[in-house]
Amino acid sequence: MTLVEAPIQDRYPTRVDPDTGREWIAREEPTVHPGGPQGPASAEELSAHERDGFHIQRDLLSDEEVAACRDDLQAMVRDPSVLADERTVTEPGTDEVRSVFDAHLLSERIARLIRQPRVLDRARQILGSDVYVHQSRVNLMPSFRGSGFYWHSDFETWHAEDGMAGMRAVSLSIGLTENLPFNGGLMLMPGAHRTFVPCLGRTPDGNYRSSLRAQKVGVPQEEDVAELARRHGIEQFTGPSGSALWFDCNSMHGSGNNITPHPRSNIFVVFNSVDNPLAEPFSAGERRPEFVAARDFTPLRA
Ligand code: 6CS
Ligand code: FE
Repeated sequence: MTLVEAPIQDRYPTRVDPDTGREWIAREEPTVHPGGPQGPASAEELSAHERDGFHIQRDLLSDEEVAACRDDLQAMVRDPSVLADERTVTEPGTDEVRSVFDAHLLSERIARLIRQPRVLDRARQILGSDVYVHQSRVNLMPSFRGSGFYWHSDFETWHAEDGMAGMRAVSLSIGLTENLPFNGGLMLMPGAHRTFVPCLGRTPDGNYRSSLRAQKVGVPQEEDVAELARRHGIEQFTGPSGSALWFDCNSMHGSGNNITPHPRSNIFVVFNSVDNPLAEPFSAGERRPEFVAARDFTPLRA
C-alpha cells in the first residue's frame, strides 16, 4: 500500500486573479506561540509583540560589537568572490550592493551571534518551539541614492513563493547604523499582522531576481494599504545602532528612499519554527534558491 500524503491546505490564497476578488483573511494563529522558554523577553515585550506584531530590543549589540559587525560587512562587500556571487543583490540600475544573502554563513561573527541566548532564546520564545534560519542577509542602504521597498508582508512572499504554510516566523533587524526618521528606515503598521491581504497577479518564473531589488508582484493594492493605514496607523523604527527590531512575518511594512547623507545598514535574520517547514510554493511554479528560502530545517543550537 502506498501512502499518499494529503496536500497541505492553502490557508492564505494570494496572487489571485483580479476578477476573483481579494477578500482579507483574518489570522487565526497566534503571533507569540505558547511553549517557548520563559525569557529573555519580558511579559510586556511579548504582549507588545502579540498586539502590534513587533517590538524593539534596545542595545542588543554593544558599540564594540556594532563596529566589529560593520568591519565584517565592509570586508564582505569588498570581497570579489562575494560580489560575483548570486547571493549579492545590487541596487536597481546600479552596481551598488544592496543585500548580501546568507550573512550567517558568510560571517563567523553573525553565526555566533544568532546562537547566543539573547537572540536564539528570544526567537524560540516568540515562536514557541525550536527554530531554524529561513533567510539571512545584510542590507546596505546607501546615502543619497538608497531606494526603499514598497509596502508588503514578507509572509505573503514566503507563502506564495516558498511554501511557508503558516505564520510562525519572526524577523530580526539589527541596526548597524543609526536609524533616523529620515534615512529610509522601516515603517510598520501596528496590528496589521492579524490580517492577510491577498495580492493580485501571477508570479513570473525567476521573480526573485528582480523582486529582491524592487518588488512588483506580491505587493498589496493601494486601496488595501490605505484601509490598513486608516485602521492601524503607521510607526517608524528609529534608534541608535545596536538596537534591534523583532517583527512578525505578516507585519505590513515598507521603507522610503534615502536621499540623506546618512547611509543605513542592518543585519536581517528570519527565524522560522521547525514545526512550520516549507512545502511546495503555493502560488509560484518553482522553488526559490536556498539562499532566499532555506530548506535545511535543522534546529539552531547554542
Ligand atoms: O523575497 C523575500 O523573501 C523578501 N524580499 C522582499 C523584497 N519582499 C518579500 C520578502 O521581504
Ligand atoms: Fe520585508
